Formats: sequence, C-alpha cells, structure tokens
Amino acid sequence: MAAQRGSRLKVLAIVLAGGEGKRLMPLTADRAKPAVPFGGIYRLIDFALSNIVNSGYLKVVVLTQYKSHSLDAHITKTWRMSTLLGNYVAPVPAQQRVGKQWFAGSADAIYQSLNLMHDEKPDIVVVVGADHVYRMDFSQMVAQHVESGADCTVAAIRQPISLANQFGVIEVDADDPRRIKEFLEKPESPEGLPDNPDEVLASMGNYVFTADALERAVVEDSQDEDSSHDMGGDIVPAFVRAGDGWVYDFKDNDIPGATDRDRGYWRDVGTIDSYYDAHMDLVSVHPVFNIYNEAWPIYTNYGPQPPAKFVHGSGDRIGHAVNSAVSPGCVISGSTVSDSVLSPRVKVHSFSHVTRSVLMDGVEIGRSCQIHRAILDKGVFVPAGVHIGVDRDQDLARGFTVTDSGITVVGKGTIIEG
Ligand code: ADQ
Repeated sequence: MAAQRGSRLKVLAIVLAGGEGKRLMPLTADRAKPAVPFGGIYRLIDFALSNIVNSGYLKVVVLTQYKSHSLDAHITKTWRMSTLLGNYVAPVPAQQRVGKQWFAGSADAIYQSLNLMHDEKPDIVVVVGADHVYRMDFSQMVAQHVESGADCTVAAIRQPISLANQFGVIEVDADDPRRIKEFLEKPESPEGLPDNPDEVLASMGNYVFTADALERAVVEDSQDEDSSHDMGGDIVPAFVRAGDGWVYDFKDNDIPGATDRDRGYWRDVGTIDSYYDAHMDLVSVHPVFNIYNEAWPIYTNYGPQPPAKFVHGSGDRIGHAVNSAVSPGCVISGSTVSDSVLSPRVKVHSFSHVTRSVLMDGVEIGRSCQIHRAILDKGVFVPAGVHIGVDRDQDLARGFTVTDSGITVVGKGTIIEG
C-alpha cells in the first residue's frame, strides 16, 4: 500500500553504518568507515545524521556492525548525550536475532532489525548510507515519493561513467523520467546518458520506502538463498523488476543557505584519493563545499578544546596558516601550514612546512619537517627533520601507504623513526 497523501506520515530513518571501507585502508584499520574523521572536527556519519535531523526526522536508528567501537562512542557522545538531539538517535549493533551470523549485507541488516520497525510502526522508512559528504533535505524526497504513490524511491546524481562500477546505475523510462527502467549494481560497461555519453545516473545509496513494502521485500529477500542480501544489489532491483522503482533527482534538492557553487555537492569518499580530494574541496579559496552554511548545520562533538593558536617559534619565525581549516586546540609555532585541514590538538613546531595535507586529532610535527600531500591519522608523531610526501620510495620504505596519485597515508599509531 502506498503511503496516503496528505495524512501526517510517521517517518523512521535507518542509517546503514556497518560498512567496512576496505578501500580506505589504513584509515579503516580499526574503525568503521562511517567513523572515519572528516573535515577536521567531523566523522563521516555526522553528515547523514545531520541531514536527517535537519530534515525534521527525529526517530533514527543506526545499524552498526564492523569495528563499531569508535562509531558507538562518537554517536553516544555527539548524538545521544546532546541536549538538542538526545534520545532520538539509537545505535543498534548486529544483534544476531535471527541466527548466529552477523548481518550478511545491508538488506539483511534491515531484516534482522525489523523489530525496530514493528516498535515504531512508521508509514515511511528513509534508508541512508553513512559515508558520504553532502547536504540533503530528505523531506523533499519523501514528498515526491508520497506524491508519486511509489513504494521505492532512489536518490540519484550524475557521475562520470568511469566511476560507474562503484555505483548502482539507473536507466530511466524515456516516457516517464521518474520511473526506473533498469537498475544495474556496479556495472562494468554501462551506456552513458542520452544527452551525455560520459555520464551515468548513479544511485546515491539513499532510499525512501513505504514501510510495509520494505518489510515485505526484506522478508522475501531473506528467503532467497541466491541473494547477497544487499540493498543496491538485490532489494532495489526487485522493486524495479516489479515496475515500482522511482528516481529522485538530487539536483531538485534545495537546501537553505546553499550557494550556486556548493548546491548539489555530493562526494562518495570511498577511496583515499576521493577522501583527500574532498578535503581539498573544503580549503579551496572559494570552497566547493561550504561548511560555513549555518542554515543547515552539520552537528558534531570534539570535546572541550582551547582556541587554536599561532605563535612565534624559534628564530622569531611567525607560525601561520593560509587556505587552511585549523581546529580548536591546535598550536602552529614558527611554522607554515597551507592548503591543509587540521583536526583538534595538532601541534606543528618551528621550521616545519605542512602543505596540502590532512592531519588528524593530536598529530604532532617536530621541528624542520616537511609534510606534503599526506594524510596523517590520529596521534601520529613525526620526529624532527622527517619528510613525508616528498620522496615516494622513502615513504614506502617507512611502511606508509602511497596511492597511485601520490597521496601518502600514515596509519594511526605508526612509530616513525627519526
Ligand atoms: P556501496 O557503498 O558499495 O554501494 P555497501 O558497501 O553495501 O554499498 O554500503 C552501503 C551502506 O551500507 C554504507 O553506508 C555501509 O556503511 C552500509 N553497510 C554495508 N553493509 C552493511 C551491513 N551489513 N550492516 C549495516 N550497514 C551496512 C551503495 C549502493 C550503490 C550506490 C552506492 C552509493 O549499493 O547502489 O550507488 O552505495 O555510494
């Protein structure tokens, strides 16, 4: 039964937060992908949760699984203990309610958590991923879902065809562009769009379902031994086969305070390169993603920190940062930071240069270091005189990860020899 138009609809939001994030290694070595820090003070999941809360939906469950300790801690600290948002967001670990196995895939995670839907009795369920950087008002997508009488609506955005094998790719009906004719999960060689052969219409991994239709679909899927129990791989294609898959075009989404430049911004930060590039988007002089839009806040919590400080260091050099985002608790002393994102409590000592880099919580850079195009995970200490991101072979010899495009990643807790 499609949701009734005009009635007061009860909406439950489900955040899928169990992803492993293998392609983000070593950043996901001991944390779930949605818990990966982003933009200095956030974790990736803060974007999905802020979007849900700003959309006016206050019943939210977060399905966790893989290495969920830091994710649970962050959700509890930021979302459950907040006076503004408390009691609305509930993290739900894999409970093995149905059998002894963990969630097999994202659809199985919903199937195993159906008791939450039975408790809440929603009319509509908004299901979103937890590892993208964007702003979105889900209530506009829900309005379209209800108005079209759909049971399943998939949010979509144009992406380069070269990335098609990372996404669900949507072909719409030529006569009715809101209906999905075909949905291919991560195809190797799909056709481009009729008006642009270099692009495809990609699923954003955000869905709106009529609650009883979603329940029927995940129950049916649970009985299918050939299914991979995946939302994008199995559930959405089943709705499409039944002629009931609809598309919501993200470009129709309008956020208060959005600028022409950042309207429609959405990044899947699933690889080190895309994660790094999204950081550079934040610090470009005219940011393509404006985190300073107060009309659609991104909520987070990074604990009590003193203000960032820029001081003279040895030799009277002035510590300074340009084109950079510098979080509270940082001290830049007699050194230069440019085009970089610094999480709280980063210390950079005299005569050092940090350029085009991402430094996470508590990183300390000793004297006379050079850090270039690098991501340094939490707590990394760089002894005096060490260069990172300058000589690829040397970085590899030190055991760091270096991507093909030359981004060096130093994992959490790595001991660097001076
Ligand atoms: P992927 O992101 O590759 O593609 P998946 O790995 O299933 O799909 O992750 C989707 C979301 O579900 C993520 O937020 C992840 O953390 C979470 N998740 C995965 N397994 C889970 C589990 N067992 N329990 C709980 N949560 C789980 C998906 C879609 C594509 C779409 C892209 C957009 O399948 O069609 O194009 O997202 O990035």
